[in-house]
Amino acid sequence: MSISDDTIEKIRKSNCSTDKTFFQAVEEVLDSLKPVLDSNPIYERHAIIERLTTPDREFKFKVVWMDDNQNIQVNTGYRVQFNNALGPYKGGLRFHPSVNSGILKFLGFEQIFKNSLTGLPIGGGKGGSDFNPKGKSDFEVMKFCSAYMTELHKYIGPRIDVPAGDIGVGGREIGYLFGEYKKITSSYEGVLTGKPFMFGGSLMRPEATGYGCVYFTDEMLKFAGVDGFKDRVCTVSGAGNVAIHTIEKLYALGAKPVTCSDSKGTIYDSRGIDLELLKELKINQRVSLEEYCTTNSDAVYTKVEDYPEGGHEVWNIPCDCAFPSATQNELTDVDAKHLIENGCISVSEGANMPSTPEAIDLFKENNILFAPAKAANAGGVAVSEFEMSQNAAMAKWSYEIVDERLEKTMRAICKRVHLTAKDYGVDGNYVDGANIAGFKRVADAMIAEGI
Ligand code: NDP
Ligand code: 2IT
Repeated sequence: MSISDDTIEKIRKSNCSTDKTFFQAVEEVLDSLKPVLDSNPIYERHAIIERLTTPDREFKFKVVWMDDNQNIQVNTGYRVQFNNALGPYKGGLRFHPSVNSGILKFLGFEQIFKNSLTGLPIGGGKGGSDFNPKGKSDFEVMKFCSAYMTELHKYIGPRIDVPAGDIGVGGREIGYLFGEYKKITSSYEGVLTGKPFMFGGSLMRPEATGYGCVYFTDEMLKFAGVDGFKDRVCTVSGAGNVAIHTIEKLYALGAKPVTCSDSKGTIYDSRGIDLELLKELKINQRVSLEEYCTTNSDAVYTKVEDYPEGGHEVWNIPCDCAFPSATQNELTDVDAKHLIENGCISVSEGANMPSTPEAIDLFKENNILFAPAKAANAGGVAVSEFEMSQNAAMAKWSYEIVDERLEKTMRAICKRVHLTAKDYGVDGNYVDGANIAGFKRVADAMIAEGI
């Protein structure tokens, strides 16, 4: 048994059975780290792996709020503070019925390496609740956010832990959370990122994850000697913050994005997704994608129940470049086979861990350019850090400055990941490159800071 197999076994024993996605994330990282751990015994001497796979602390609390019918509702709230070797804990909040401590541990663990890769002073954390914002009135969302912050405010602060958005949490929710924090603490400070622009939000934070993922992919294509996005057919899953802004930037670079999807079904529009319609349906009206066909009758809508067995309809559509941007484990080995058979050249993860390990193996075996989430979707958290900087300085950066810094950051991450893979003899393997480069910065800081 190698160091990492042994460690995985220990982690499995000391965690609960709902932590499947957490083990999946840990296993992938440890697999990449084998050569680093074998050739640098200092990491074992400092118990870096055991320390990195155990959160500094985890909060779990009751959230009680009243709905519009005067019924009292009870949800569970969480915040996982995973590692602050490089800076304050930083990472999003997810509001979705599937949220549990295992999912947040996986997301918090990934966030450590992602934040490290940005080169910015931010540690890793994640939080959220099993609250479902879908179908709730604005007033109910506000009531929930206030109740959630009543407890969360005890654990966060601009130099302690700075939450942001994730699935189910956007500008509206961050606004309500910020308002409650301010009321409780009487302090107007950058304790959350992704705030609306009018009270401290950074320009381009909403666009940052999607735009960043496309910048990263553009750089990865260049390294591979492949021409950029002009006229390339792209498939995107999801219809939320990340998917919408990925589609927007793909258009800006001359590509043709032809799909999007939500939890109920997939839209395939061979002429290219109608971005204004998509924004109207998903940002303004918050309705199902099925409505897309009411306006664009040439588009094809496929319901989830009619997807290929074990797969997702989006990945059944022929494309040059794929952008899974909805949720974890949404792209299976069945999907990977479809993509490969249809001549796809690159897969870039806008969502966190959207590809299953089996799908990633198939991409590797078939030389598909594969950009893993912790590198490809780091643009969101990078601009969050820019927002922290602006708040600390009471400053406002222009759209052009933020965009320029985001693009530079994403291209620099891509280069670093690419060169790290090369250094370790796995040229073109962005999974290993990202895990090793992300690990080294945080591990070396942990050693330098002592126990
Ligand atoms: P949103 O809530 O804005 O959108 C999520 C989208 O994914 C929606 O279209 C939703 O469908 C769909 N979706 C969510 N869960 C499922 C599911 N279980 N099955 C099928 N579809 C699902 O979230 P974001 O766009 O912000 O996040 C998408 C992904 O990107 C997540 O993995 C997140 O962790 C990751 N990410 C987000 C960042 C950010 O800055 N927001 C930064 C980095 C990563 P429906 O509309 O029906 O709910
Ligand atoms: O997964 C992620 O990187 C996010 N949801 C964004 C985190 C942040 O703090 O902006």
